[in-house]
Amino acid sequence: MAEENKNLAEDAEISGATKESIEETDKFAYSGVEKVDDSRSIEKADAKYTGENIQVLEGLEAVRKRPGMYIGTTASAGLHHLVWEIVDNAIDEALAGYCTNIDVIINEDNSITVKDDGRGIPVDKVAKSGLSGVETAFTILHAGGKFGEGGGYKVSGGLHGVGASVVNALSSWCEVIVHKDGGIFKVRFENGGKIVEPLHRIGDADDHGTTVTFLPDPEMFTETQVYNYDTIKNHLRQMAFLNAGVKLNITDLRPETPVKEEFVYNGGIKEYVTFINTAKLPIEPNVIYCSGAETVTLLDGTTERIYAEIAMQWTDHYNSDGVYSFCNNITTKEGGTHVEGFNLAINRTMNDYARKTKLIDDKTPNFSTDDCKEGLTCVISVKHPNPQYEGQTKTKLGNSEVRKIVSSIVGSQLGQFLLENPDAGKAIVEKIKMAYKGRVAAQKAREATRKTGLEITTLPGKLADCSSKNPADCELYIVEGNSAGGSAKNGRDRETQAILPLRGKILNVEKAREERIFKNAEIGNMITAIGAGIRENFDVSKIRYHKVVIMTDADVDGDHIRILLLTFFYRFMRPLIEGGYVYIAQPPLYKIDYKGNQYYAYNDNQLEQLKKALQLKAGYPFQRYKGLGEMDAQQLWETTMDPKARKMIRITIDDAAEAEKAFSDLMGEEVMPRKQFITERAVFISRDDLDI
Ligand code: 0RA
Repeated sequence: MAEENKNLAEDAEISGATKESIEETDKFAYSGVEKVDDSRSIEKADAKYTGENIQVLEGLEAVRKRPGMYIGTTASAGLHHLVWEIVDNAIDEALAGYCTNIDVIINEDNSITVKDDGRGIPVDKVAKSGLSGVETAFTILHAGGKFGEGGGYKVSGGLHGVGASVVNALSSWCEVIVHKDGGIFKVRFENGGKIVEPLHRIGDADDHGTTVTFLPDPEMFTETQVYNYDTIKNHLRQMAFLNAGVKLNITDLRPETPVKEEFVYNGGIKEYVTFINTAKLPIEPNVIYCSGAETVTLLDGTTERIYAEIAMQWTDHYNSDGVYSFCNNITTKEGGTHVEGFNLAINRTMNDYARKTKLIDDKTPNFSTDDCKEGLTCVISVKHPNPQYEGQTKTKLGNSEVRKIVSSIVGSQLGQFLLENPDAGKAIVEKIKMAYKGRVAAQKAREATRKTGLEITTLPGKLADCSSKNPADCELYIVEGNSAGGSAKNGRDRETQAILPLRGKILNVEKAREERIFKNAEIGNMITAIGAGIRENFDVSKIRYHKVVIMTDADVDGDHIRILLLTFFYRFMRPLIEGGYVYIAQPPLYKIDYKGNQYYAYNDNQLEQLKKALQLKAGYPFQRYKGLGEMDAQQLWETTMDPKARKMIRITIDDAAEAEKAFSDLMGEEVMPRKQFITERAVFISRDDLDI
């Protein structure tokens, strides 16, 4: 995981570095879109294929040689990235005002169809490439830019926006069908973008739109070629939130009964905030919405129009990191100038308001920005024609003009809202006051601890540590219950595996204030065992184990403890999850004794297969494990802990807003969403089954 992150970061840098050439290519390819009649352009293109194709294929060949440079990784995330690319194009058409419906279909063979009802990708000839617009877009690297002048607002960029040609290059086959100007046109590519059926007219149409179908090439995506329904669904839902009014539909044709869901939010990011806050208790019912646009004139006299919108709502939670920021529909994980502008505005506006209304007295010092953000859920979305990205993973927005734009929009519109809604204003200030008091109290407590030397430095007595001191080799098993803890201690590899047994349930950190959390012994044990601090002081480079494995029973209680632990890691040691250091052990559910051998099954499906393979008669007895404690040390080692035989799930976070919602759903006030999760299992984490 860490390795993959590193590659991503490197690749992001490379794709940033080629930014200039992207723009150059755009101009080059589309400086003069020559209008010719369709039949002629197709003939001409035909004649030109031999010459032009060589150059084209060299470009696509480069993508196949270093796919990571274009899509980050060829693992599952890269496979899905192909879909995002094609969907992005359709969303651009929607943002330009020509498309309202986008269908994404996972076909039975794991190919993907993206269908939109936009104007249709141009089918006439592009002078410079000698190919039709569609063929150009799908074969010339970085040609996905603006088609002609005034083609609408084009926002794709950053890590996305590498375009249709990259998808084509990485596909076994790809077909595009365009309905436009009364006709239906088709082109087909095979083997990484080779045109096998040049664009030709196949019929008449009275509608318009583009349908792209592609099958990712298994030679490129060696790890997996199977699309994850939830991953695509979550992405489409996020796109629907970020682009108010655009309807995105997903259909999965793989199951016996196809699955279909639709996402359209006329309230856009306002509804996104409500969605994230589903299980949280708002301080007051309003979601505050601010928006605006500004035209910036650049040194060369050209103008850029920048849009910003912000939606926010305070809840009774204690975290101050509920800000989700986007530029051009892409998450800006590291924040950037839009978030800075927001921080400035919220600090100034809330302090000014609290003073003007005398809700705080003159002696009280100013609230900090974190005070103002405690319990706040906020979505910031900007659309920028020329975004610049910085930071380690190139996910930090760098355009400095954005800071001012966001801060003035939020400053004036949030200020206005507070004046018009004094009850809401009072409730928000009370919440911020509490945050301020909590911060001061926590600081005092921390100082007192330091003075009395009560800081815990010795390892917890319950921890059976491993003998290796090299964190990369070390694993910490957090085990439910003392009896299973005993088996794990006896069965483990003492060199590399440490065991920390937990007594019963740990505290729900989602609902407890800081003081209580720190008094909790189980939590204290985990913090000292892992040895890297917590929250803003958590230093992932200090972790004592590179695998932290949660091992609980396969029952409802085990599920609950696992979720409590994940919530704790998510809130207090998030980089531990983000770095891919957290795992869930997979103990077997069944054991069959047959002719002196033991056979284990990890799910119902495996059990059935096993019965078949062993040709067991119906009714042959098997053991169903109710808990880890039923296994002796040897069995636990063989089935669950032996690195050569075990299967574990690595926890990752795909989408921060989704994860936030999942955790608060699970742990928050409302019981329903939690029940649902426990029975259905989550979507916020991609559950990579790994043989580790
Ligand atoms: C620019 C101009 C025109 C269509 C598109 C872009 C377009 C691109 C994509 C990508 C996916 N779906 C799309 N739909 C449309 C057409 C300009 C015209 O003919 O008036």
